[in-house]
Amino acid sequence: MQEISMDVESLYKDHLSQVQHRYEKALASCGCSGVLIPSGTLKYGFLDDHPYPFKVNPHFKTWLPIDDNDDSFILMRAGEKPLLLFNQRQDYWHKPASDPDGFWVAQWEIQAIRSLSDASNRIGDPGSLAFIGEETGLARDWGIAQINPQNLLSEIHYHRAYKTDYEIACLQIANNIAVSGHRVAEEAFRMGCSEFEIQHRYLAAIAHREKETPYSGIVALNEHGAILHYQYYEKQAPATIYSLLIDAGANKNGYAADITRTYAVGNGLFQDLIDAVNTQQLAIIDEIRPGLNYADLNEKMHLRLAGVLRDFKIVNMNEESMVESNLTFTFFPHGLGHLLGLQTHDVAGLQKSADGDEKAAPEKYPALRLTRTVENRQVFTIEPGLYFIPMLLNRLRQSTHARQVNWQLIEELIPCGGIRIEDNIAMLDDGPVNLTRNAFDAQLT
Ligand SMILES: [Mn+2]
Repeated sequence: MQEISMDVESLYKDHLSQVQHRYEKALASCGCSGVLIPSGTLKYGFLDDHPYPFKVNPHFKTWLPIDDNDDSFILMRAGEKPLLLFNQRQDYWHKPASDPDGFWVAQWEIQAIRSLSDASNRIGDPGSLAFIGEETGLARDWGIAQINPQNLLSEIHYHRAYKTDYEIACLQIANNIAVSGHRVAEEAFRMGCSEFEIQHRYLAAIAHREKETPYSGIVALNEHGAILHYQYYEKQAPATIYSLLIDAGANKNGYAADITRTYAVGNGLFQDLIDAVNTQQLAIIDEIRPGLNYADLNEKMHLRLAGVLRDFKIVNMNEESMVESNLTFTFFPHGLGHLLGLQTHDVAGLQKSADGDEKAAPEKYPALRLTRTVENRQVFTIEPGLYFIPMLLNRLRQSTHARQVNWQLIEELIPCGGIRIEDNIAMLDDGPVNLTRNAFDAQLT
């Protein structure tokens, strides 16, 4: 296991100064000398007085590890210590937020606010500020000069791909937490639990409420594994259980782990196929170096999966023609991965430069979320899959390639759904560090 410092407390100060420097530089692009970033406002259901679960503005949690306090604001003026306007609304229906505490507070000027007008009174000259947030009406009312200026956003988003040591530590810890859940989920699967029960054991193991997870976990038994973003949790286990695909993460200081594992009941064809995808996944990770384009890695993964389809005699065609004719798309219709960080699918995966130009996904692989060149300090996922998706298989059956496909074998595999193996990779010192395998390896000992 490659050593990554996990001392978030001592790494935070340097993180904050890098973030501040990044924003100060970017603010020049819109002629502002400061930025106001709201944490976000609670949203309510239609004709209802209950809010949806609060989801913090990702720009807010770039600066500090608070993701559960609405109507707070960060005010950063170039060259000054950043100011946190911290919402401690007086309210006897809810518990007001406790005083900020923890390793990060020493780096901040902190003022409690009781209301939005409290906040507006403390922002100083709005004419020199940029605003990054969803509450654009509020920003207009307060007379803020620039609201979500595109130049500023493009530059900040682009640089967010390069993680500080603090961020890499948070991502490693998020992986460690998620892996403790994945172990419990595998046990629950082996005991014959339902999707619902596996999900709840997973959440208990990682000590997250559902809304604290970075994304809704996918717990897919049997053929549900073939639904890429399967969104239900069946409360009844199926009569016969063949497989589990679990795509579930965890959150550390606002940073996401995004991990998928696939398991089979007993040994046999499907387990062999899982092992083969696992081997190819590790092999492509080994190939990753700075300077490679991620879209090329995606193409190479198709070639590797074509090899698996041929070795298992699922498709009788050579690898190159299988990729050429886009036949592999039937079995692997999503991209190889995406940037990871403050958001599960982190921003700017298609951005070519800080000025916002984009490199689109290849026409053949429209779902690819990452087309950037691999560089040090990026963190991204590598998540090849091999699925038996009836809708796409039906199309293949009607195509000219249908005769090259072993339909009997496919019928046998459809009840197992599909395979996805997803790890989180940090590029460090010109080599890939597998945060997810680090976590699995550490917990074996
Ligand atoms: Mn993912």
